[in-house]
Amino acid sequence: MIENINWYPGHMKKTRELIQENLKMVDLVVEVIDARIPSSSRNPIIDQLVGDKKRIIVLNKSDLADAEENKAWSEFFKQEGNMVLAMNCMSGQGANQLIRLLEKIRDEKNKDAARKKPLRMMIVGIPNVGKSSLINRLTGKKSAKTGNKPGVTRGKQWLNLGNDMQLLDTPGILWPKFEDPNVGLNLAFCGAIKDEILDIATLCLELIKVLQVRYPEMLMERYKLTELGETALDTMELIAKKRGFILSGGRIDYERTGKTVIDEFRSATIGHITLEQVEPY
Ligand SMILES: Nc1nc2c(ncn2[C@@H]2O[C@H](COP(=O)(O)OP(=O)(O)OP(=O)(O)O)[C@@H](O)[C@H]2O)c(=O)[nH]1
Ligand SMILES: [Mg+2]
Repeated sequence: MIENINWYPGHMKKTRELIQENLKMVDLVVEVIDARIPSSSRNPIIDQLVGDKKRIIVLNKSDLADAEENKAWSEFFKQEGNMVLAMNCMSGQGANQLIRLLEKIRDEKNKDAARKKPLRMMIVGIPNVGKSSLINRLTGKKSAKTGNKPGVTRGKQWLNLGNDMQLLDTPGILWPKFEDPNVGLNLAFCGAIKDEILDIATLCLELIKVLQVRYPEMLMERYKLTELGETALDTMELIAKKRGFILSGGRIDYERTGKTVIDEFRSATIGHITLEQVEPY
């Protein structure tokens, strides 16, 4: 077990203050979450800060997640009273729907106004979830810097959407302590936590534990296993052997196996996977 994953560098504390300061200036908050971990990727600090402010939840990276679960989670968040959209910021799927929704909110805001005011919104979420990619989709150009690692955006950035809409990109933030260790693991699996502070072999072992229960067939198919091991470690060793990740003297290369499985999970090469299910009511 990986104990106490923690990553709360100073810039996240600053971002928290930035969100707080700018909240009164915006009409709307767009909370971007990761469709593979819809519960773990909801930051309780953001939830607390945003409070009753109008909010749209974007279930991003929906292309990497289980399509059935995307539907179930969208429904769940709707029932909680949120506006929800499943998106893929790589292909742009869902972007037009989001723009239409934003235009509707903008027009409602200006319904009785003598002078039209722009709709101002803030994009918030955990690191690496696709906030800047979403902004680039909305602006239709590369306005914000993106990258395949957490902590790419630093400082705030106001952008003009042109059609009387303005948005603020913010750096991804986490929170100081994950009460539930599974939340820390889920965030680490999905790349929201800096890989440099993680032990990739142990992380892989934890991921296999989850996949063995949630998606056993996918795991077997991807790694051409006729059966899973008795333990996650056994399965990891079977994968290593299948792939030939063996060091001199016949020792298993856990590091390389770990990196491979984690990478293949993150790119959905193993399959479309959602790690968390909606809790039954
Ligand atoms: N498959 C897939 N990848 C995505 C999607 N959206 C973003 N990405 C990728 O996810 C990575 C992170 O995207 P960013 O837009 O930089 O994420 P961010 O939330 O701004 O990250 P920080 O600024 O570090 O907090 C990049 O490699 C993107 O290409 C999506 O919908 N699907
Ligand atoms: Mg960013």
